[in-house]
Amino acid sequence: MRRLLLNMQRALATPSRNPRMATVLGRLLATAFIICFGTGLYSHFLQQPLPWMHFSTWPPNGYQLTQGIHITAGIACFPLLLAKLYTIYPQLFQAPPVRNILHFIERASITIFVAASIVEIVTGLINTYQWYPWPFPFKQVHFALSFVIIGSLAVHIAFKLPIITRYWRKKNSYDESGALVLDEEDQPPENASGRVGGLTGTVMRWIDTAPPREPAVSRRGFIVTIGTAAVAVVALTAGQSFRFLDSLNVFAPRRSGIGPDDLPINRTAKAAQVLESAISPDWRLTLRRGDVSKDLDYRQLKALQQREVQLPIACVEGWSQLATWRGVRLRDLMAEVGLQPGDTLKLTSLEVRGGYRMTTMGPEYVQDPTTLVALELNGAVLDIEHGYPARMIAPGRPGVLQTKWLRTIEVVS
Ligand SMILES: Nc1nc2c(c(=O)[nH]1)N[C@H]1C(S)=C(S)[C@@H](COP(=O)(O)O)O[C@H]1N2
Ligand SMILES: [Mo]
Repeated sequence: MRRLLLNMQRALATPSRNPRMATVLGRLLATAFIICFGTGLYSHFLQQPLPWMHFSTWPPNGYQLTQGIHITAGIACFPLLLAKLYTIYPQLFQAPPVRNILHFIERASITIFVAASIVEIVTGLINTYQWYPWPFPFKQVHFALSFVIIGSLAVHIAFKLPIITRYWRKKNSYDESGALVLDEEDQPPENASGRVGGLTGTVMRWIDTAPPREPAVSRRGFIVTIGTAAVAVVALTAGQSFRFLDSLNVFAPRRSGIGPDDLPINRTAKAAQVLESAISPDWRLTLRRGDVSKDLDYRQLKALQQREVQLPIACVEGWSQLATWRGVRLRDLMAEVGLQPGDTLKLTSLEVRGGYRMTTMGPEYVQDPTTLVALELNGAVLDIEHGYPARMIAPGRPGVLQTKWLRTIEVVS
């Protein structure tokens, strides 16, 4: 068994499988995961803030930026993770498979890390296509797995710290015959002067130091392949979040400028079951603060002072687009029912059911002069798909909170 495992490792040895490569790829991958974790947490708390949290409404495209980075870094993880797995998978065949309790924890944490990351990035990518082919709630699972990933990554890094620090800067060295020269610590235990065990020496065992037989993939070929793949998947999808790359966007699901009023739509009026209620002459926007309430019809809203703002829709599913909106400034409108500076609002849609039928808006957004109850989009009357008769548009918020087909706006008591 032991021979078999060692032979498997030897058979899989190739120039790109070395500790330096594993370290460099690990650095890139860890950076991408940490960026995804940070931007993901930000998105999470924007949607489910803790009571003491206040957010900046500036820059108005702040969320567009963090979400664009989140999705782009997540997509970059595909080639990086595949490359890393390719580099280290001969380590799967360690002999003996488990040496002691620490070694078990080390291998278990990697197993959890790899499994969780694959599920995370695959479901994340599928989510950008607005496709939910699984029985679990995407958002909660994506959130929970991110902690599993960061936790197991921390354990993994702790175990590999000796190797990581040694190969952080150091290049591989090769002897005249082209064979990889390993430090004493990186020798497989059976080569290392009779020493077996010992954490450092056995953490990672790069078995084959023999001159490479004609390798199928050279080290340079490997780096070029991975580099090209990473740049390509990023460049060919990032246009969904970053406008200057839009012309290169071939894979991402949303194209900018496509849709009613030149803007993509997320949930349609039909799906939200508002096809009748949205165009009904009985529609009123109800404003309420405590006992004071006021109903306004479309004509009355139009008669109020109209403002114009440029704000993006930045969807959690990865696309974003800047648009021009016209409508009534929210804080002026709510002043009619006695809005106070610290008031938080609850927005309710005509939509019958759906996760984004109702949202809460903190005072920082309510007080921002660019937050509008929008009646027009890109120079035309708001299309029913975009929330006719009236929808919310505020700076720096995820698209999910830009409530369409508004019905009531009330101060939360
Ligand atoms: N009432 C309601 N408003 C909604 C949604 C919804 O499902 N219901 N979807 C939100 C999401 S996820 C996004 S990204 C934006 C998209 O706005 P658009 O369809 O006008 O582009 O609307 C938001 N407003
Ligand atoms: Mo969205």
